[in-house]
Amino acid sequence: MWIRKKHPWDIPESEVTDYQVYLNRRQFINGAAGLAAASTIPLSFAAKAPSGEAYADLQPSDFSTEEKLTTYESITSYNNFYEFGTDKESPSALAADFPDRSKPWMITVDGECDKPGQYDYNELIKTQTLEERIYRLRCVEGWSMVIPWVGFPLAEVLKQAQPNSKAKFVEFTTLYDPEQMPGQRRRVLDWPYREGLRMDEAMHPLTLLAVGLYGREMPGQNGAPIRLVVPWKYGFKSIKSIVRIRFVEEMPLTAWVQANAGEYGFYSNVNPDVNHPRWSQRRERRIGEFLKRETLMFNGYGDEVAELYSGMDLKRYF
Ligand SMILES: Nc1nc2c(c(=O)[nH]1)N[C@H]1C(S)=C(S)[C@@H](COP(=O)(O)O)O[C@H]1N2
Ligand SMILES: [Mo]
Repeated sequence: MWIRKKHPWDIPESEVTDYQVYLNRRQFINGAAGLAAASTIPLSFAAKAPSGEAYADLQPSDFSTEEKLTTYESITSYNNFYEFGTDKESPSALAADFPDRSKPWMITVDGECDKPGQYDYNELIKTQTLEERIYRLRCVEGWSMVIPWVGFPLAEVLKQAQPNSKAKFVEFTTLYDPEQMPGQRRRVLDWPYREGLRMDEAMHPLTLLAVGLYGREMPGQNGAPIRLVVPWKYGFKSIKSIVRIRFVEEMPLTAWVQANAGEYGFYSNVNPDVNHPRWSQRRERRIGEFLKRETLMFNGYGDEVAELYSGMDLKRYF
């Protein structure tokens, strides 16, 4: 039986797993509880081989960071993907075979544009030059990773659609299919998950449509087959498993703004000076590291994106 919470968005706070708690739980599951208890001993996971098909000829990118990569194991087992459950472990347990790659995955591009269209994912990626982009990812919960994505600029797809002068924002929608996505059987968010960007943010060269990581196709838990990555914004803007990209005139109502506009803003740029109402955003835990580090304005991408917000009060437009 489900115990009704006061608000659906109460779940994140209560079910957010601190990384240390998560590690200890995993070590316990792996039968190494004794070792984990002495928490200064480096925790090592059983090596997990990357799965999925490898991409050939990935172009390196000047936008890549040279920081130490987060392990494949952590990137693919410590996830937020509420369509597969609200805890960190459920997505890797439940989305490993998502989606069924023998079936077509269609992406609709429509709204305020001259060339709307329906794209088959497999056809779409054949027309793109795939790059490796190593980006920092900062979750609003206070942890971060360094992830080697495979993808191409979102702008490539947007330009093809020829947006018209009314196109001021872009709205993104995740698949709605409770059969395949068991988390959608609970009304945690108003499904389907929706996100949005202002047109200039969407066209920015850092904004990526990612189709893989660590050189291979995207694992289900990370948003297969195709997801957004916006590295200067909190992780929840980087919507997974996209089926629709729509040009709109008005700022779209995103799933998180709809759930709690006081806590999750439309912009959600990483900003150490604007605290979440229930916690500080000054510092973050880089997954795999012990000590917390300072959170950087725009997640360290200020040189590239600060000008998008010149003249805006970022405390108001959080
Ligand atoms: N559709 C969908 N997209 C989503 C989420 C989600 O629950 N559903 N979680 C977001 C959050 S909060 C984060 S931090 C990132 C996590 O991406 P990762 O699991 O690949 O690290 O995905 C984002 N995209
Ligand atoms: Mo997140």
